[in-house]
Amino acid sequence: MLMEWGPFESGVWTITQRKANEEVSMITATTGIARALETEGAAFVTLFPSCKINNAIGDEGKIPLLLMRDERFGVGVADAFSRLSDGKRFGVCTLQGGVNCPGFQFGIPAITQAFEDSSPVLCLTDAVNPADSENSHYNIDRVAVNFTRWTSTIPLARRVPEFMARAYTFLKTGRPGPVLLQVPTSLGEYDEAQYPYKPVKGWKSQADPDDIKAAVKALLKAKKPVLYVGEGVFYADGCAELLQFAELSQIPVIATLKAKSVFPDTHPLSIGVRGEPAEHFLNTCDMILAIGSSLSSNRFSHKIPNAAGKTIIQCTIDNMDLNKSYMLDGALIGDAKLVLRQLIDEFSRQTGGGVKANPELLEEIRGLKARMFEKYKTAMTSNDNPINPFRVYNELQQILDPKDSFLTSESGGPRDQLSTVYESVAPHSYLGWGNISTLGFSLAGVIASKIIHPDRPAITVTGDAGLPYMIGNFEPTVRYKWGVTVIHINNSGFAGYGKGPWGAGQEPYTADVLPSDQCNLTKSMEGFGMHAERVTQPGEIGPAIGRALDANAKKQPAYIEVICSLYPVWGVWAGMKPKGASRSQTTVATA
Ligand SMILES: Cc1ncc(C[n+]2csc(CCOP(=O)(O)OP(=O)(O)O)c2C)c(N)n1
Ligand SMILES: [Mg+2]
Repeated sequence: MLMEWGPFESGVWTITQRKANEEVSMITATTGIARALETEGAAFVTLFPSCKINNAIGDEGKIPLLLMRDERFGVGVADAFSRLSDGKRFGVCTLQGGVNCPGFQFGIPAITQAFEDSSPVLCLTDAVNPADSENSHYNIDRVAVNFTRWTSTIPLARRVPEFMARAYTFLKTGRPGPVLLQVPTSLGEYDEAQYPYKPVKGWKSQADPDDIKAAVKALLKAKKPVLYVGEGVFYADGCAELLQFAELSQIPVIATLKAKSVFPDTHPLSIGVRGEPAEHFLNTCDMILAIGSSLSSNRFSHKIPNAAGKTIIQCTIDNMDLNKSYMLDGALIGDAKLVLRQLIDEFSRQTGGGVKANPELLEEIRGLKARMFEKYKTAMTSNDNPINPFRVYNELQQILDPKDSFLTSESGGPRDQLSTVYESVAPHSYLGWGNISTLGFSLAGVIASKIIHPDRPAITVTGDAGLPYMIGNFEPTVRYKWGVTVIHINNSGFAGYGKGPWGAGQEPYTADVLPSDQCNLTKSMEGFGMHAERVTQPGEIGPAIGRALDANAKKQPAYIEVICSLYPVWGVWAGMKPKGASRSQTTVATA
């Protein structure tokens, strides 16, 4: 008989006995982790050295290891991959951990971003060996517990399968969010046959049928209801159900910034993300059904005007969201796809089925959208020099196949302007983000899209502030032949940071950078091996983007620097006073 430590039960370690001749298949703890990742279908693992787990993944040879140039981007690419994967696949990254953990420390901004944005990422890091714990005043647990859905240290080799299963359970069930698993380097081996890994299914729930009945009743009673849709619909893979429910009920749809592309912007029932149509409907509606949205207020979302006078029902996966910002009249707790199916069935039941056309509503939406686009027309067709950034967005809209392209942007003007006027028509053809908007993340976005759809054009638009955060990671785009395009709106300053948004004191002290006539960034990007062009004439934008996409098709990343004017104009958020939002968000130059 062999004696070995069994489970820790009721405060004592049990001892299990095993026959000596029983077949043992001993593997290292890190091999067990690598095999669990394989079982779960991890598409890749991003990393920056070092972490012992990488060696096991490399030795197993089944999952590509992608070396990014810093941990923030390692986490970022994994995060963006999860955002684009509909709750079906999850980004994985490793970070240097333990006592001296610069890797973990540098990854923190990206993990906190994933936490605030509720993105399910698996982060793996070396841990301090149990015998060495409390040797340092710094303890990863104490820090990470505040910005992870779950963090823990694997205490014994044979508990690897259990901890990995728990990690994947957190990724696949309930509110998405980052998980950090710490792995001591001294765990040794365990018997894989005795402690096998079983893939985690992930479990979903649907709403109480009585709550569904009440919600549909309220929708049918409402004179002017609105669907307010968040990225929970993406994670539930519920875009088709959303379309079906909106068309069945003929209720207009507003998407949150993170949910842009969840519903076609060109659909007659779409009132977009921001700008006057969305503002008008949020002001005048008498009922809001939020689906897959936490309804959190931030600077990049609407506030619900006169909320007390409206019926508000919220479908969310997490009861943490309920009665948080607004007093609710009802809640549908469950997975957005399942709840949408319930709503479709119940709506048909209560109405007897069929679609009741509402031509006045469609005309109202059409008129509001037309007026908004009229407002931006001058900017979008401008021949000004320096170039108006809206002209660049117009060219993008013309060139890209909206069904087979991917666009995202940096925070700053590009986020605010594109989320106002760019019309996305297919799920994940656009990655909106920016509630937490750490500059530079959009490069991770285009890389993740390229990994998922190698042949699909993947473009990000950045301002002057986002670019420097990405530059170090242009090298992997060249090395891995990720043909992505970065369009740089170079207006030699931070357009929204002048006088106004946060008081009068910012300009000229904190919003000016080295101007484009002194600093030629195109030359730097050429040095990286990217296809690089500087554009100074409006008529050159389209051809330059075309050449960039040609280079991308040959697996070369591209950088297009467009010399632009400062033009801090974009769509409003309902309920936001201009101060605290942006300096001139409602002012448009019409000359
Ligand atoms: C890491 C980080 N630091 C600071 C910010 C705040 N921030 C958002 S946009 C921006 C400046 C935007 O200027 P630019 O990129 O030049 O865009 P423009 O508005 O000029 O087009 C800053 C400082 C941020 N989002 N992320
Ligand atoms: Mg700028």
